[in-house]
Amino acid sequence: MVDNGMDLPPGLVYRDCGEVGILELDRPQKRNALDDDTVVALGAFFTEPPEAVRAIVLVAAGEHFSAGLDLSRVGAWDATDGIASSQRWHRAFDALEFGRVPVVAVLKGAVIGGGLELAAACHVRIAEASAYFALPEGQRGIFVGGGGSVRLPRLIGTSRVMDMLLTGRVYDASGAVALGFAQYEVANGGGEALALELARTIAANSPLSNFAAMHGLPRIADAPRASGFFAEAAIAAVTQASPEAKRRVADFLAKRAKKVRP
Ligand code: 1HE
Repeated sequence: MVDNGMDLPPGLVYRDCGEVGILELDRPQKRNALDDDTVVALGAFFTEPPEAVRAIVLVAAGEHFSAGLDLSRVGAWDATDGIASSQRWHRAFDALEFGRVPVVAVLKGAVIGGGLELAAACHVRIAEASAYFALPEGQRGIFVGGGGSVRLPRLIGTSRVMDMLLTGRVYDASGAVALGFAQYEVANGGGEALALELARTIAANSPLSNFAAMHGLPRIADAPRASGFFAEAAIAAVTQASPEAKRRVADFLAKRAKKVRP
């Protein structure tokens, strides 16, 4: 049980590491294919993350991050079930993307279909050398349903997502970093250590600044310019007026804060 009282389904494991928590996809025998119980639990977890936690590292057991939607369920679905499932994924991944805590994902092996959609909802993505990225939906006779058509073009552009969906093109870790699927590339096995380091850095920020980045940036990116500038000014003013900003700026001016170094 998580210390917010939540029970997790068998495919998810939570490890409490103080201000940083580690959430693990734990269904390696099925390559961490995502069933509805796991998706709903992800949404519930990120709706009410443990109170003391200020950043989450999302990892996966086994050699693969996630093989995407659990295809064993699809055979029994009619169109109404398909809509309900897709909307469940939308709610869950929106809870992650627009929740309280930034999420750093460690990607390795297959980052496929719904697995890539989950990764795209996270805030920082680290690709281990083994990671490969694909959207085999076309080959399965389906379409992205976990927010991929909304989030992925914003990461790498519509034409590249079009190519992936139509041709089944697979990108390796270096290609994925060059495109913008991930912001970091590390050797195999090195992802979790870097993720924890980044998560601790994130956790040390002002929560208001993290809120501004998580909730402000993507919405401003979607907004018309004038609305974006307005929202930016409002958010900047609120963060600057906070006692924590006053303290942090005073610390810098009094030479008590770390300087930016290359
Ligand atoms: C699965 C799934 C799955 C594996 N649903 N059971 N995703 C895909 O189309 C990707 C499908 N998976 C694969 O291409 C491969 O499994 C992998 C490249 C990820 C891994 O290959 P490999 O050789 O290591 O494993 P495997 O032998 O293929 O799979 C091991 C087991 O996991 C096997 O079950 P078993 O009972 O025979 O041991 C597989 O059937 C099972 N398995 N992937 C169900 N996805 C919100 S909409 C999103 C739409 C999508 O995500 S479409 C993309 C779906």
